[in-house]
Amino acid sequence: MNNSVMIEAEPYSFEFFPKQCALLIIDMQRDFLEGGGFGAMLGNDVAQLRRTIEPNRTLLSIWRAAGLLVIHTREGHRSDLRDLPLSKKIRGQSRPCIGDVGPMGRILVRGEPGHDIIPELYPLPNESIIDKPGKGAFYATDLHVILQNLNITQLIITGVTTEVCVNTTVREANDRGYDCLVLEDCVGSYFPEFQTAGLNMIKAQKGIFGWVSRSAKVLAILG
Ligand code: C5J
Repeated sequence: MNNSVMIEAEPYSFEFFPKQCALLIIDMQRDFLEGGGFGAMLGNDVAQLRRTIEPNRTLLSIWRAAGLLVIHTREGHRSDLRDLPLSKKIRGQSRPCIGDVGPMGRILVRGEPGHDIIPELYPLPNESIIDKPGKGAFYATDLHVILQNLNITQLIITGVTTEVCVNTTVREANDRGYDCLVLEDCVGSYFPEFQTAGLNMIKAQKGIFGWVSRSAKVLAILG
């Protein structure tokens, strides 16, 4: 599939070049999505995020079957926490906080069970995982270099949370020249109003940061 195909999207159709496009799955980690993880400990309703698992799972299997590029990200920190700004550690005023021991190991620390990707979407050995200390997937990572080396110019972005790590990554990607399509059924927020606002911000002003569509529109082309 070297030619482009139009995907129905807002604010207008997205010209999809499959060989130049990566599926970027943001932070589908146990600490955010599972009961007993960091997100749940902060009082959030993980069901708001878990509704994205099935659409992501279907999309991922079709994407893999089409032989296209998949990249996963995880938010987290070194075990010595030297990449964790004090401001980030204390701002949430949570007890326990990032780096402390929680029900799934040390919270958002690399190598701990809670930091890992949920089993439903677990990366295959040939799929890159970007470990990122920030909200954006480009900050302090080699994502841009990897995408450039693979001649990727477009990203289909899914994952959590819509208004935080998804939105930050879309903005970073936009500034680096990537076209981004965000799939609304495959991204989630703990807060329904932020889900709506986060998606509106991307597609406003004739797509100031990118496009928004649904996984069914991509599956209709690949499936
Ligand atoms: C947050 C994320 N919300 N992956 N992380 O802290 O969106």
